[in-house]
Amino acid sequence: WGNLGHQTVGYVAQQFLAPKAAAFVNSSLGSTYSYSLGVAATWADTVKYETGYTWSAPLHFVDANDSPLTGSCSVQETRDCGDNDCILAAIANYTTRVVNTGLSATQRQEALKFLDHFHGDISQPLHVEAYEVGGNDINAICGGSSTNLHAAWDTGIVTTNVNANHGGAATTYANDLVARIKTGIYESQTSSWLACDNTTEPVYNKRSVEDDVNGLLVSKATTITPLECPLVWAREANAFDCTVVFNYTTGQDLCAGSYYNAAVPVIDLQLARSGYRLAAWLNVLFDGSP
Ligand code: DCM
Ligand code: DCM
Ligand code: DCM
Ligand code: ZN
Ligand code: ZN
Repeated sequence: WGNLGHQTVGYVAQQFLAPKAAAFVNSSLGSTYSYSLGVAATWADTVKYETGYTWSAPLHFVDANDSPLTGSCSVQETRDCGDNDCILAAIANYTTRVVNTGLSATQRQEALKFLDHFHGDISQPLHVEAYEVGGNDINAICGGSSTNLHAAWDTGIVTTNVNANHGGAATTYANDLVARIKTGIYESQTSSWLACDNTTEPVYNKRSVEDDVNGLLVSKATTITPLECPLVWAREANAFDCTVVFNYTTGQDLCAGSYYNAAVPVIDLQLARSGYRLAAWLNVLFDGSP
């Protein structure tokens, strides 16, 4: 997602934090981020291409090597993230780091900002898809302008929808999604959204991890144990690649008409539930229950 989508996820999450999670978010983010997951949600994109953070660029997605055009969608931990260099492992890594009292306040704030951001990205169907570099290499039209399929989902359709229906601002959009969660169309679904809420349940047994930092093969101080829940969330988002995302005809405007009308409910749902899940994840970590 672009800034608008990420901020929306953070602003939704902010409204569902339990007391201890809220206290940690407040003190960790501080005035720098206006004490808000909405504001802090875009930090991970701002450092992505900076020297010293280039290692983090692959952590924004998982290249699921499935076949969405033939109706076969899937995400597999070993096939798609065997080197732990993807969003599935990143969420596991930062889940342990955010509550690791042996780390510095700066390191734990960084872990929180990565979780804030990656909970959003894992809900974007094209961030859980390898085909044509997650759609980046597919030309597309949005509102009459040339773009690519990935960017249409990250920003084009989102911005068109928020301008038309949600006051043109992430805060307003988030409030509208929160209303759907509390008393609207999402209310009956929220318990199923949290069917997976275990912050320690592993997918597989612990594997040893090595990574190549600055050309040197270095053993990591900590191994990453892939978690069950990020894989569940990734599979849920990836399933939309086989229904809505690639269901267009060449030259069709993706930000108007039938494609747009099919995409908007998916984007609303994915942003709402990833924000709700981000809050529940932090609530489990800091308060002991979602
Ligand atoms: N990571 C790390 N040490 C680094 C850089 C990143 O442990 N110097 C973390 C971030 C990811 C995970 O390790 O969550 C996998 O990254 P990679 O295998 O690319 O280092
Ligand atoms: N890092 C990370 N995940 C880890 C270990 C490290 O994201 N499991 C990050 C923290 C720093 C960078 O990698 O930004 C280098 O960390 P260190 O100095 O601890 O190697
Ligand atoms: N991206 C992705 N899958 C890839 C490569 C990139 O989902 N295999 C995402 C990350 C950014 C966007 O696509 O949101 C553009 O990537 P970049 O800025 O690395 O070109
Ligand atoms: Zn993207
Ligand atoms: Zn991202």
